[in-house]
Amino acid sequence: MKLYIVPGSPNCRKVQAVVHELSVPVETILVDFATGAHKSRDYLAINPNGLVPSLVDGDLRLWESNAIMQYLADAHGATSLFPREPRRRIDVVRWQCWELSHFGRALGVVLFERLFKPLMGEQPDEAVALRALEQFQPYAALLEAHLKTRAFVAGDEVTLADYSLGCQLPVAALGRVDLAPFPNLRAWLARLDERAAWRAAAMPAAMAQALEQAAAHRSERGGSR
Ligand SMILES: N[C@@H](CCC(=O)N[C@@H](CS)C(=O)NCC(=O)O)C(=O)O
Repeated sequence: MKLYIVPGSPNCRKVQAVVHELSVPVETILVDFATGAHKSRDYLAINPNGLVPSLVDGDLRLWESNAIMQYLADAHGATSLFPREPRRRIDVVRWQCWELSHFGRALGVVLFERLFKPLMGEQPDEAVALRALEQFQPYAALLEAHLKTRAFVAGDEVTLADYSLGCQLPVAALGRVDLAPFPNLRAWLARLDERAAWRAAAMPAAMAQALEQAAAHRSERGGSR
């Protein structure tokens, strides 16, 4: 089984967390964005979107991070990460859908503009970031209220939903997304951080440092870029 990733990518982190949880024997292949490897003919034959992550298992070529997580969990009989009982299972699926369509989508735009574009030497668009940040607030408030009465998103145990919803939040502060008004959300993130599988999938230290330095540089200049 081959897993194609870019280190530091949030969508890859959620899949890697599942790989670590289940000790899946995958060969991890790093896709080099700098050389455009994700747009090469060979890679597009695996993932026609030219995005990471992708999984190849025999003749299966699977893309979309949440689908890969579900496949890995099912293939390894991980019934607590991805329960089989229909109502518990659909709760996990519901939150993963919500992550892609709403919560993670809005947050992803903010972080792309403010963190990843500058890292790639591209000019960020702060108006786009601000609009997305405004959209993110009610989603964060919804998750905050939901987490008031449970340890993890779909109950008392960690599931795929937690890794999907949590994957971008560790760098939120660097993108000037203030999580201070959301204490339940921060406590939940701290609970995720207690899990070795989640920590093992974290952004490489060198990349985190580069993002921190870029953020510090921006605040020294007093600008938003
Ligand atoms: N919905 C896709 C999104 C994948 C995605 O956007 N991946 C980013 C990295 S986190 C990527 O490959 N970006 C490269 C590009 O936009 O060219 C998934 O969940 O797998």
